[in-house]
Order: sequence, then structure tokens, then C-alpha cells
Amino acid sequence: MFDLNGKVALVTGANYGIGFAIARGLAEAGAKIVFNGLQEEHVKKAMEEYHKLGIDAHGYVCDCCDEKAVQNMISQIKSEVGDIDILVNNAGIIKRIPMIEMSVEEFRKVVDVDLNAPFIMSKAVIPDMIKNGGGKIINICSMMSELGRETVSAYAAAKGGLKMLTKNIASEYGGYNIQCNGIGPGYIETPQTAPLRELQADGKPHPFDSFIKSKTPAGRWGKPEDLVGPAVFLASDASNFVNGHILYVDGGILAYIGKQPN
Ligand code: NAP
Ligand code: GCO
Repeated sequence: MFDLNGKVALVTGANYGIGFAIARGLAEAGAKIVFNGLQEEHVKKAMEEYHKLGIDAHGYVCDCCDEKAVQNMISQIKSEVGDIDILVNNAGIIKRIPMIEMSVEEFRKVVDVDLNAPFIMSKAVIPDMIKNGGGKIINICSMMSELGRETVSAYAAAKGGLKMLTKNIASEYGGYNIQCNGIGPGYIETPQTAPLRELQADGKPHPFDSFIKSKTPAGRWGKPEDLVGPAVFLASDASNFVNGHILYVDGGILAYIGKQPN
């Protein structure tokens, strides 16, 4: 029931990081992989990495926020690879700025990539999923779909909205055998979180690095590979009666008040 052979999976923003790990895992479960990114040189490098792994991935340069470009990419994928059975809305950005110092343009940009783009991508693939008797949509949410913290107001608002968009797609299209669920990663070691893990000038760990380890029962940051099993589960027949669910893969952060003082 975890076999994805014969399925076409589109993972957005899969040049590296979480998207690359999920795409690799879906490929290892049998799916044919299609992915996109923003920067051509990143897409080209990712193609080389996928091919080194023996994965015949098809990469496209496409801004997920541009509905016309997305429609053109989906048409190209349909003619070059096939209809999309699995969509992973992974592409995302964050801007860490105190809210009252953030410009409305900066706020809008984060919401555009992290919330409007998953709407655009899902709207583009659902008609074919309906025609083909069903499909799987996996939205990459966040701890910030549930919790806030200083400097990430736009990101938390977008990821909170993405949680509800996930539930609404599940509600509106579940009758067509489309399952739409979310994965809520904890703190994962990727380029996006690298600034939070940089060693200090004195060689000491970044305070945020120590903070996250104290808030995580697992006592460590997650790795992109920690998300692969949950993604294969939600992309496969094993989850055909799971819909509108956000699966948190966070090492237990959401369950834990944090390490008590000695
Ligand atoms: P990342 O390392 O910053 O990678 C982001 C990817 O998204 C890149 O491949 C980038 O493409 C692509 N991208 C950005 N904007 C795009 C756009 N408009 N259209 C198409 N592609 C776009 O991020 P990550 O840490 O792997 O995170 C991936 C997802 O997981 C994001 O949604 C993030 O919010 C979420 N998440 C991350 C963590 C974490 O701790 N890392 C935790 C929870 C959730 P280019 O390379 O071409 O720029
Ligand atoms: C931050 C981090 C987080 C992670 C992730 C946590 O600045 O707090 O970037 O937002 O990216 O979303 O689940």
C-alpha cells in the first residue's frame, strides 16, 4: 500500500532541502518525479543530483506565485511526463523581521509564496485529479501553523492559513477521492534555518540552536530525511482515509513544555 509505481509526483521547490529529500523518497517508493524551482542554476544542479541518485527527475524553472507560468508548466508536464497524481506544495520562504519593522511588501511576499502559491498549484492540478478518479495533495505546513514567535509574523500567518487551506481542500474535494493533508515539520537542518544554527564568533553554539534542542524531546534538529516516511505515507494508498490532517513531524516539540531547570 506504500507503493507509488505508476504515479507522477510534482514536488515544488525541490532543488535542495526538504523538497529534495521528499522527492527522493517518493522516487524510491516508485513515483516518477517532477519538480520546480525559481533559479535556473539551482534547478540544473538539482537535476544533476537526482540523476547521480539514479532518479530520472524532470525539472522546471517556474515561480509558483505566477498562475500563468504554473498553468504552462502543468501543461508541459502533462505532455512530457503525464498527469500529476501527487502534488507536494513544498516551495516556501521566510523573512525574519519584527512585525512593526516589516514592510507590507515583505509581508505580502511571504504570504504570496507560502499561501497563495499552494492555492495556485492545487487549483491547477485538481481538475485532472477529478478526471482521473482521485489524487494526493500534501502541503508543507510548519510549527508556525500552530505557534508564533518573534520576527516570523508573515510566515506564521501564511502557514496558519495553509493549515486551513489544507482542511478546506480536503472538505471540498474529498468526494472526488482527493486526499489533502499537511506535514508540519519541526526545526529541520536546511539552508532556510542555517542562520539559526550558525556558530557564534566565540565558537559557541547559536542561542537558538540550544533553545530548539531544549524544546525538542528528541534533543536534536530534524533532518530532511525525517520527513520522507510521513510523505510516502500521505502520498500512498496507505492514507486513503486520512484527509484534512496535519501530521507534525517535530521530534515532540508541540507536546513538550521544554526542558525543566536542573
Ligand atoms: P529552503 O531550503 O529555503 O528551500 C526552498 C526551496 O523553495 C528552494 O528550492 C527554492 O528554489 C524554492 N522556492 C522558493 N520560492 C519559490 C517560488 N516562488 N517558486 C518556486 N520555488 C520556490 O527551504 P526548506 O527549509 O527546505 O523548506 C521547504 C518547505 O518546508 C518550506 O515551505 C518551509 O516553509 C517548510 N518548513 C521548513 C522547516 C525547516 O525547519 N527548514 C520547518 C517547517 C516547514 P530556488 O533554489 O530556485 O530558490
Ligand atoms: C524560524 C524557523 C521556523 C522553521 C519551521 C518550524 O525562524 O522559526 O525558520 O519557522 O522554518 O517553520 O516549523
